[in-house]
Amino acid sequence: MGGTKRPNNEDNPVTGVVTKTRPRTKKPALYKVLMLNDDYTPMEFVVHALQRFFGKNHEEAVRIMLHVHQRGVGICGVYTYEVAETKVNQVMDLARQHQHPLQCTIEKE
Ligand code: TYC
Repeated sequence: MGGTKRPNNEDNPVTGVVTKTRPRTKKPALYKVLMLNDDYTPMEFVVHALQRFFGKNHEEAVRIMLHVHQRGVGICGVYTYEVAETKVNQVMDLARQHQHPLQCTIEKE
């Protein structure tokens, strides 16, 4: 429809900027929040912390607490770095307020 088509050749080169795009939706790195066993923190306190800060129901919290109690370490959840760091601080702040030695750490997935 009225288009004057010209050939693409040396006299009429196709020009433009080559923009090769690739989707840049890199997934964020993930980190495990680990809870460590100790001899002094009450089991009920650990269960409470798991429910409060990691969204576990009572049954799941008991399961994780017992795993840590028996094996020495266990996974509370997996998060992006900032979220993981916040959870560790929340647990350790509450533990400190109650003078419990409960420890949490972060480990890259
Ligand atoms: N070992 C503690 C006790 O016997 C209970 C406990 C479980 C402590 C898990 C810390 O991360 C922990 N009272």
